[in-house]
Amino acid sequence: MKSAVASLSNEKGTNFTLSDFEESIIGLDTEKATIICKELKASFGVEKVFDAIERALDIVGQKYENGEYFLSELIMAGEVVKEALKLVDTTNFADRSGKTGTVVLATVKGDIHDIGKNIVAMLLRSSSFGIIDLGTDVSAEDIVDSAKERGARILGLSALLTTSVPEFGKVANRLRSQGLKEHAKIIVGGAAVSEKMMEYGVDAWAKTAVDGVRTCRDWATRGVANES
Ligand code: B1M
Repeated sequence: MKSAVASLSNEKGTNFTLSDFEESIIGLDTEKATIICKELKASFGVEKVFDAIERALDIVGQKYENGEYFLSELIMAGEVVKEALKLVDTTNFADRSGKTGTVVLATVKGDIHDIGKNIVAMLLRSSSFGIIDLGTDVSAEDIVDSAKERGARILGLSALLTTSVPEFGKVANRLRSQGLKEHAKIIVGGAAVSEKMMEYGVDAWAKTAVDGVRTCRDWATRGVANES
């Protein structure tokens, strides 16, 4: 038997909007979100789909803050988006021009949010960067040791909790103490990030995943992302 959403999709063809997608995430409806996402990725670019995910999760976050949603809803919203993201194909985003390099990616210690980091990984991969994704809650020591071992010249760090942001400084300090600061660049992103992050000794901050990828490409083109 066809579900209500599936028949709605058949009736409407590709008439779903980004707002429908956002509402399905806010409404914690995995089935609806995946069906709509499948249609939207063809009609809108991936950037628009990612923006919609960010807007919807912002609203989920607000609902959590004002007590309308609880932790269980926050967890559910994350799961809805993870399912939808499985359907996003970033091939069309790909820019394979110029040089690339290897990026060590991690969500910093104390923080387990990974949706934004995973989007950055998807976009970097489609731009032919090699990705070493260390996951979430990763210490400064593990991040720098991994970059050193693998010869990565870009360290991409994500943080959504304001309490995790000082970890950026720990990574920069460890990189410096290992004598690697001159050879590697640190870029940070995530909801807790602003221009103020530059005070932690990082090289760049990005408001969106697309901005972050642009910076990495720029570094690669200038030769700073490749092993010497
Ligand atoms: Co949590 N959470 N959460 N959460 N959560 C936030 C971050 C919060 C703002 C919600 C709120 O209160 N409004 C709040 C933080 C408050 C603060 O620190 N100021 C919060 C809280 C409090 C918590 C807990 C403490 C709740 C609790 O346990 N009581 C807990 C902490 C756990 C921990 O980390 N130790 C917690 C847990 C969780 C879940 C596990 C349930 C779930 C995460 C699931 C997952 O990631 N797998 C969750 C969720 C879903 C959220 C919100 C609602 C959505 C986050 C998200 O994925 N956004 C979030 C509210 C919000 O952010 N507005 C919230 C979408 C994602 C695409 O955006 O990651 O910002 P973002 O990525 C963007 C850009 O920032 C950029 O690219 C992406 C696309 O453009 N970007 C980069 C990200 N990383 C980048 C790196 C780059 C470049 C760009 O270069 C390397």
